[in-house]
Amino acid sequence: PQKIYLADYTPPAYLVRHVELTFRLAPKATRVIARIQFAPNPAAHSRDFFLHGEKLKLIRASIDGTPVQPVLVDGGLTASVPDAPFVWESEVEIAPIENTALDGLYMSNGMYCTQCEPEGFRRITYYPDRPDVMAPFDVRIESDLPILLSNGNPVERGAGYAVWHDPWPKPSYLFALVAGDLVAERGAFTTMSGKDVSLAVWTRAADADKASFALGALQRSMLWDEQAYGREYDLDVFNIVAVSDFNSGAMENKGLNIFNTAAVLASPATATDMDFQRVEGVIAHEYFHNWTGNRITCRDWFQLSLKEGLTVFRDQQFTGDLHGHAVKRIRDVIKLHTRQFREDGGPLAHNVRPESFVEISNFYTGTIYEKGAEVIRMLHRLVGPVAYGEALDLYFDRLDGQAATIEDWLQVFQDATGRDLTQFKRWYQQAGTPQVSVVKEYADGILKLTLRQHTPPTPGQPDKLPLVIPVAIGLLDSEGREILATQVLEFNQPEQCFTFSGFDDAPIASLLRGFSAPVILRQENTSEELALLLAHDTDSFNRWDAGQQLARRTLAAMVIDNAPPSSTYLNAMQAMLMNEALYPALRALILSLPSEEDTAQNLALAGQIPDPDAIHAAHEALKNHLAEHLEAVLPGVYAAMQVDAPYSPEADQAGKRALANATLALISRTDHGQAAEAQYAKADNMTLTLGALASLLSIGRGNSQLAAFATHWADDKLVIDKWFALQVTEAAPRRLLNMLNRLTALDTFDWQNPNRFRSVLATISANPAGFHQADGSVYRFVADWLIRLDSVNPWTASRISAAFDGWRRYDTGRQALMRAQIERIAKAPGISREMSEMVGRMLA
Ligand code: HT7
Ligand code: ZN
Repeated sequence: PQKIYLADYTPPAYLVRHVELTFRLAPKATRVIARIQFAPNPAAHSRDFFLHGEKLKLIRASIDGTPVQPVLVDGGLTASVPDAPFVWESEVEIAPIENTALDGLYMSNGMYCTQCEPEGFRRITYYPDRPDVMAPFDVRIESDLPILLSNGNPVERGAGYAVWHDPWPKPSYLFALVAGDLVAERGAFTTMSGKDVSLAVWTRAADADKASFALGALQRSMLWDEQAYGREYDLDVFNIVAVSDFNSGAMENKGLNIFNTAAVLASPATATDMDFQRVEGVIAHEYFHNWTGNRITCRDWFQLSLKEGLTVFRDQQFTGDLHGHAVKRIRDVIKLHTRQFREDGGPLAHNVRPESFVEISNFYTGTIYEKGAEVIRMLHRLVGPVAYGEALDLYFDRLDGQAATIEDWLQVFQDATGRDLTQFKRWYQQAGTPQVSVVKEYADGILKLTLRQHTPPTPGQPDKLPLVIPVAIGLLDSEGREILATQVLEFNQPEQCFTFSGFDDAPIASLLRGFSAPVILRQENTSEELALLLAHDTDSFNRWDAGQQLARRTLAAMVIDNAPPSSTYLNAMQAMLMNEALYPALRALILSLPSEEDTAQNLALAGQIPDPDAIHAAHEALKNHLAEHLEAVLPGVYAAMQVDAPYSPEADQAGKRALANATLALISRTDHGQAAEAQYAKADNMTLTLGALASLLSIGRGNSQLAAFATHWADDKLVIDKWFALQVTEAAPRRLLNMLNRLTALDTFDWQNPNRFRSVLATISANPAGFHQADGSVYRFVADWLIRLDSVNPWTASRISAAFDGWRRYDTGRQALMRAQIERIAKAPGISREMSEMVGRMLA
């Protein structure tokens, strides 16, 4: 497959002044008539006219009204055109019902919908389907379905048709169309300049009771973007549509966001507190794209993080502002550790701005999204919030309506702050997670910290240059009192010393507060120092991190030396759990062990070959030890976390439920599931129901509850997805394959639905000891299903194939077994370009 290079970018030969589309919808034969006004681009290097097009049946084409016979070539068509503005017209036929890839125009439950990012529009009509071609759109939809939606503002509605006008020039990837039998949860918003906007969240009638939270989240997002960034909405309507067959979480199409039902529907009975948070976060994310993505878009797909990194950072700020920054930061860092650090340490590592790809759809990754957001967070920290605000104002002023690059973004910061960002730019150009080691020396009242940075080689990048790393630091005395409030050290050399003076005793350093940079910090803290930080640090993030470091150390010693769990860790957990000054959500996070994947990464970093069975055994043993050590105090904490008030997803209540579930999981290990059975029986919300069920399954019980759950929720697909996923996560590793065979044989395993497929196949990674069964049986199972899904939906299949990316970390037996499956996928007949690129990179 052909690679595309950033260095080869050339401007489009023709610009589009206006697009007019007519859709005559029919499942097997939709007609799309396009009338496009083209004009030669004065900045172009060539006059070759090429339109992208895939899986289209061309019925007719004309230029300035004269019929033409374009030359159909691989991936599109060419034609000879005038050297002056002209009107291109074409009519094509497509079959949305046959579109199982869910890319372009497709059908889900009798409803038409679209997904055009990154390159789906070319499956709808012939077009220069690249983000630097922006145009206003007029769309006419002809169909007998009651609800007909497209981008922009409604213009006209008549029997069997609707017309929409989007005045804002946009790239084709933001085009959207929806037609179906839908109901609306309606609302309104008045912008800061006094314009009224009609809001609607569209669902199937059966889901109408699950849309109000999303509507509220949209209103909160609109207000926040005005208050925090001074950005107001720019159309008369904002529509959100829930779709049950969707490849990702949601899509920010201009004025018509399309959402996976899982990322928009929520009710207390069916959604957990985490689901509510996810819905609010994704609604905010897609809404914020209106400015960071839509008004200012990407020049080309290499710049994807320009919109995604910035928009993730903005949605993280939003959630932190609304619900508390510490807990949000901890959750985001857990995600970064498991998703992005893993990617950065393996064969799929790539730059935040990649320099080449075969399929851009393989680059919707933790690096583009989460590391991209970390890079902006560092910039925010380095320049400070005021200068950041000024830079963003300049960004919107300077680049509104344009397709921009990372260079444009950095130039704005240079111009607004006067800071030279040449070295900082390396964060976009170098893959891999930097490792920072710290040596602390104390003498005569002076603390000297020597920091060294090193970024390991990644594919195609053997040598790395030093990065600018903001290290937020505070100091504590031996009683745990803060003696130096947070300062930011700018660490930009391979090795650099920082000194602090005026102490009577050796201070304790709290480093990388708030996780001020996406690095792996290696410091030689004693367990006592960590316990002190856990008990006293003023930085909540670092309290959590100290607890994680203690747990990591204990787990590593248990795995490598078969050591008993450290009493420092167990005692620190007890003190933390009993500390009512710590809010419940934070206590719940501190009490939770790092994941088995985290332990594997940690052992690999220490030069060990991770043994998934030993890791699982150590995790189980540590949980049992914790359960016994805390046995006397757990019921009291659990009782104190009961909520009497009616359900609300707000942070206070959700925090209590998080700690109730975390303590319940431990209590179940000593009371044989009694408390969990009681919680299951009386739970009136999904958070407590699932918490109880997970606790029961984790101790090998809960079969009757599981069956009752399936019967009760048989008609709710999203809840049944949870039922599938929970069984995969909680299966005893040796029983996982049986479980997988049983689950995938069920009639309800609708494997072509991405949510259902993910609920089983993508969830296997959450059960690493099960995935890595030494006989390779689960590897084979996963590969079989990936090959099968790839033939109908390459996007979802190729993403899940990343489950194999850690193969080189393991023992030679497992390596060979995994490699054999990756090779089998690579050689499978008719494998997609997406999958072929993924497996190729994993084997390289
Ligand atoms: N910008 C959106 C990306 C997206 C996507 C990409 C490939 C295939 C399907 C997709 N659905 C949405 C989502 C976002 O980041 O907001
Ligand atoms: Zn996004």
